[in-house]
Amino acid sequence: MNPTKPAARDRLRIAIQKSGRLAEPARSLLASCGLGWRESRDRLFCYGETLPVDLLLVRDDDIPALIADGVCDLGVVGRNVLSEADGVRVASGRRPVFREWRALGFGGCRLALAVPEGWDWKGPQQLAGKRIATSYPALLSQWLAAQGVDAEVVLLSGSVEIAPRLGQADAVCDLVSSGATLAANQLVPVATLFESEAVLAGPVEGFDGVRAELAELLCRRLDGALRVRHSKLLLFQASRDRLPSLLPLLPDAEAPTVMRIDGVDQLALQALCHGAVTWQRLEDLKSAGARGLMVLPVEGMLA
Ligand code: PRT
Ligand code: ZN
Repeated sequence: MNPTKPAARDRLRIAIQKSGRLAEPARSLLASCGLGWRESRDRLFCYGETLPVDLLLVRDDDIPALIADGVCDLGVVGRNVLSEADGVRVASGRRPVFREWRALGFGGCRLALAVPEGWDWKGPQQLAGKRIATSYPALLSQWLAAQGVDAEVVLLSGSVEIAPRLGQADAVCDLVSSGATLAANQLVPVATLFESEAVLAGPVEGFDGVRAELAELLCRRLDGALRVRHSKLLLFQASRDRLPSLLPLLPDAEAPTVMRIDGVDQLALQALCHGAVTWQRLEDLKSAGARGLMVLPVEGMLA
């Protein structure tokens, strides 16, 4: 099927991971955009009830092909999976078809090159002639080419970290978040090839008609939800003369709203804080003259 001409549909279909690291955060982010669904018995499809936006629950590795084939319009997937899929296409002479529509701020990790602890790492040239195990052959090959290093890429679909101990490879190239898995396998990360997080992926070219409107609506709501994801609304009162000591304690707040309380020299303040609003911070504000401090969660924002 031609990815630029998806079958005519008046509903938007988004592929997300069925189970795994990105499954729950993807669903909760989409739910925070006002989407609600009825799930099919086999738990493979969620029919959008609040908006004509359906979910297809799949393995993350299948998401790029589902978008490329026009089966799904958009997908929530790791940038690593998306870029690898595009890398494979480009390496075989096809044009890239995916675009990262939004970075979603969860599922953060990096694709790293790691070598056994005993190696005296001096740089990428040391990899010449070595075997490197990975599930990301396109991204690794691109990086090796950029370094001008000729090494053998050993493709493994899982358990990449144990490859050196099994004698299958000399080094590995795999995703790392805490680094605990590498350490447990006596491997040391020596280079970062790629920084990743979950993204909303879609075709390079957009959609027509109803789906274009739905995609635009979704992106607008995502922007609103992402913008305030870690934000809190802080409400308090203070006398006017305390303002110069209080405002410096709100460096992460968008222009705080200051309202005068009629008849008295008191102010009511409202600040949308994008940083952490900790107890310590509340205590500091109280010491600087704030009273009646209240912290409220923020679910969305339309500028
Ligand atoms: O079944 P399905 O194919 O859908 O799931 P999956 O097992 O392929 O994927 P899953 O759920 O493990 O990962 C989905 C996505 O989460 C990845 O494509 C990344 O975008 C992202 N992500 C974030 C990670 C990690 N962090 C991560 N740490 N994916 C995998 N790992 C693995 C890594 O491969 C290694 O084995 O965790 C181990 C390293 O973790 P640390 O914390 O020990 O460094
Ligand atoms: Zn997978």
